[in-house]
Amino acid sequence: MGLIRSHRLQLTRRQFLQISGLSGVSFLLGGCGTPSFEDLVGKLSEPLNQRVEALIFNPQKPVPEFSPSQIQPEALIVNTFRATPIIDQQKYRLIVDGEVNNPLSLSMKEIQTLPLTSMIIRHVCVEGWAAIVQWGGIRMQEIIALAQPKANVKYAYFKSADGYYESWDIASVLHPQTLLAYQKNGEPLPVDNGAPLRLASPIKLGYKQSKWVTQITLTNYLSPFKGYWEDQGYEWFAGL
Ligand SMILES: Nc1nc2c(c(=O)[nH]1)N[C@H]1C(S)=C(S)[C@@H](COP(=O)(O)O)O[C@H]1N2
Ligand SMILES: [Mo]
Repeated sequence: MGLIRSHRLQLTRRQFLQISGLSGVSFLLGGCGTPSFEDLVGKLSEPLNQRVEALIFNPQKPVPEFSPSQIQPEALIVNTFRATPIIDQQKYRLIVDGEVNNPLSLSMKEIQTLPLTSMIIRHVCVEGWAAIVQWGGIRMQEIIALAQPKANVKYAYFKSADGYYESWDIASVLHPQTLLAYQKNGEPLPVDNGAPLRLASPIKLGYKQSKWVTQITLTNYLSPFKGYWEDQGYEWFAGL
């Protein structure tokens, strides 16, 4: 099933062309110049591999969400292993690479043309606090689908601007409520909470939710460096 034909991702051909047109260099397909629009659209209608495709087109069951009146605006405690990094939002690019056919390099402007998803979920930190938060952003599965994952993808690595790093199983990444968020409680995401982009998902503990994400690398193996806290003994899957 092709992405464009199915329309299940709510990503129109026009939106895709907008994005690809704006970031031509990142779409180099064979290293011989900017590909034509026909090449790019052709790529998008190639079938995805079975497992990734199944996860995208047969979405996993959503976790029940909270109502707006249950949001706890003061409860989310900033947790940062290091200082908040300084990121120039104009120069910022989200890189998506690894086992993909269409590596991506997207500006915030490009990311914000993709469909906005909002959810109210509980953030749970192992340090003994939790907060009900509304997050707005783009579904990870939309970004991953745009990058055209290869047949062998099993994990995603997330690199952050402060040196934090994380790895997730691909099923959790492709869960319909796993977002790359740029809004918190209806406002632009504050820098201390991970602007311009952070992970937000109701199915993982707080330390899996990388802030200041700059690079997503899809792989078929789990590196011995699994994550900042995991490498100090915390559990890797960390499901909720
Ligand atoms: N880049 C980065 N992401 C991170 C962390 C961090 O130190 N650096 N801390 C994690 C932990 S342990 C938690 S609980 C949440 C806290 O998110 P918040 O600071 O927005 O409340 O961020 C997670 N993501
Ligand atoms: Mo945490």
